[in-house]
Order: sequence, then C-alpha cells, then structure tokens
Amino acid sequence: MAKIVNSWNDWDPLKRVIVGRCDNSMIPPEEPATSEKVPVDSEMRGMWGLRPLRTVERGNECLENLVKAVEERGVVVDRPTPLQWNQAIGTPDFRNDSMMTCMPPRDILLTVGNEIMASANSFRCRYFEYLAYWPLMKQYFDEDPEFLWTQAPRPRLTDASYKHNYYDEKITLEERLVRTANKDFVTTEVEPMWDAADLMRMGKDIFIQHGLTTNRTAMEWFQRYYPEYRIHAMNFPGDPYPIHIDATFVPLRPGLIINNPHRHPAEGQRDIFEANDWQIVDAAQPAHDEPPALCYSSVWLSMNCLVLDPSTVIVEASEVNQQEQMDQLGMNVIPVDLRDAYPFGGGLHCSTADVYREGECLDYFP
Ligand code: ABU
Repeated sequence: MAKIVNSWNDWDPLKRVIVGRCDNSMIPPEEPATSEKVPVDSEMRGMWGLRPLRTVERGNECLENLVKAVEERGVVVDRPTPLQWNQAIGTPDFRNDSMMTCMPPRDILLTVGNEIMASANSFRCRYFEYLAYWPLMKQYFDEDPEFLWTQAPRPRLTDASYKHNYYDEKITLEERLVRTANKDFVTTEVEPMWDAADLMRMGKDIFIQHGLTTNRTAMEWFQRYYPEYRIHAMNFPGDPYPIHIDATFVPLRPGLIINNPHRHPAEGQRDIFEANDWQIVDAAQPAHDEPPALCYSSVWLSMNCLVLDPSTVIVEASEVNQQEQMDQLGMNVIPVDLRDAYPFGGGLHCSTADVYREGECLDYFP
C-alpha cells in the first residue's frame, strides 16, 4: 500500500492535489456570520439562490484549465463529489435554507503531514460541505495505512456563536478597520470555529489568521491538539473584511513571503520571520480594479497562487503584474485562466487542497 497523504507546507514539490467543482453552487441565504463579509457596495448583498448555470459551466471550465496545467506537470488530481447544495439543512441547533458549494476545498480541508482534517466553519451553510470530500477520504483511508482521517470538533453554531447586531449597514470602512484593529469580530468564543484557509502551515509552525471566520478558541484548540507544533495568531489590521490568510500573507519558498500591501501583520507579528532572515515583500498590484461579477472575494485573489515547487508557481493568467513580480523573484511562472472561478470562492490556492507534497516536517524558525 502506498503513502498517499503527506504535506507540511505550501511550497514543497506538489504530487497530488484536490481541485474543487462548481456544480450545483448556491449563493447562500443570509445568516448570522455572512453579512459581515459582504462589502456594503457589493452586488451580492441580499442575493441568494442557485448560481446561474452559465457561470457554473464557465467556472468548471476554469477549474479544468487548472487540472490540465497540473496534470501536465505530473500531479495527480482528485475531485470532490458535489451534493445537491440547494437542499435545506438542519441540526438540533439551527436550520438553514440551503448549503453553498464544494468550492473552495482549501476552506474545508487542512492537511498536516499524514492527516487531513475537516474544518469547523462558522457559516451554517457550510456545515455539511465536508461530505463532498468523504468519498476521497475513504479512498485515501483504504489505500494509505498511515492516513489519519479526522474531523475537528463540530461547532454547534447556535445563536450564542455570534455577536448579534454586530453588523449594521451604516458601518463605515473606518469603523470596520477599528474593529479589525481591536480584534472585534462577529464570532464569539463559545467554541472553536475555523476555516482551513485561515491556516498557513510552515513545518513545525502553524500561523493562523484571527478574523471573521476563525476565532481565538480555535487557536487554543490547535495548540492542545498539536502540542509538538508552535501555533501563532496573526492579525492584519489593514483588512476591513479579514478572512483567509491566502490573499494576504503567502509563502513562495522557505525565506520568502509576499504580503498584501494593505494588510501588513500586526505589531510584533513579523518578528519571528525577520529574526530568521525571511524576506517579506509587498505583493504586486492586482491587474483588476474590481472582482468579477457575483464574487465575494477581493481583487487580491491576484496573489492567491499555487506553488508547485520552490521555483515554480501558477498565477492567474490575467494577473500580469503578479506574474512579472514572481518572475523577478526568481520563480518560473505558469499562467492559468481561472478568473471566472473566483465567484465560487477564490483563486488558485483556494480552489485546491494539498494531498501530497514531497518533503518532511522541518523547523524553519529554530
Ligand atoms: N478566500 C480568500 C479571500 C480573501 C480576499 O477576499 O481578499
């Protein structure tokens, strides 16, 4: 039996990866934690229902572009099994009128070494999204005797998990930034809640963004679950909608990180990198002024790249500034047309989840 699951960071040579699917995707109905993440001027505000079929087909075409690009470089690609996401769901603690999608996998699956853990998301509409990946988890479990198939503690997501009246349509950008600076987010601390895309794995160290989707209790849970790792909280005070670290602070190889120029780490949080001679460079400006239609994410998906190995990176095809910068940083750049998949939850890194990267658990911050 072969070793199928192994990944300790986002830059070791990629050999096997999960790529999401857009099928049956929904714009979910409003619920306690979602309004906070939709910019006030977004066309998405107040919308919900099935995503238009032509956008689903186009999103899937983009994901196929990514599949082709990585397969041509010898990477094995696995795909989730979409559910009928328009079904209403319920638990003893809540009801929701629909689910969302199986994009992006990066929010749901966290790979640490030989373990893949399904997350504890704060959106009710994402509560059952992990089911799309369960056929793959079973396959890895059957084929890899060392694979650890894990589900994080399921949050209850009762009303106690959220600050009610946290969001007010009249809130200004400045007020949002004050909240970010004060680490005042919509989730409470009654239970661990986290999106896997808020975690950045770097061998013995795991950096976790504290924001609208991941709370401090999650960090405490991780530190107890992984006592042999160092868990670090990260805050980015310049971000009025702080979710997911992978359009903010993105490692390309040991010693090099690109950082969103509007979202620098909070006081003291660069120290560990600087003390170990890591270079943190501001990412290039996005090529677009606006995200594509029906997209929740920011234009900074420009830096949401997929590193194939320490000298090769996939960058979205229209993001010419980011491509140029990567080239100047010594990376071989592979452009892939993926922009029309952004509305389904993210860019190249978001659209994937690591299964196997060659390499071992190293201490980059001794
Ligand atoms: N899923 C990453 C989104 C981050 C951003 O909108 O900037």
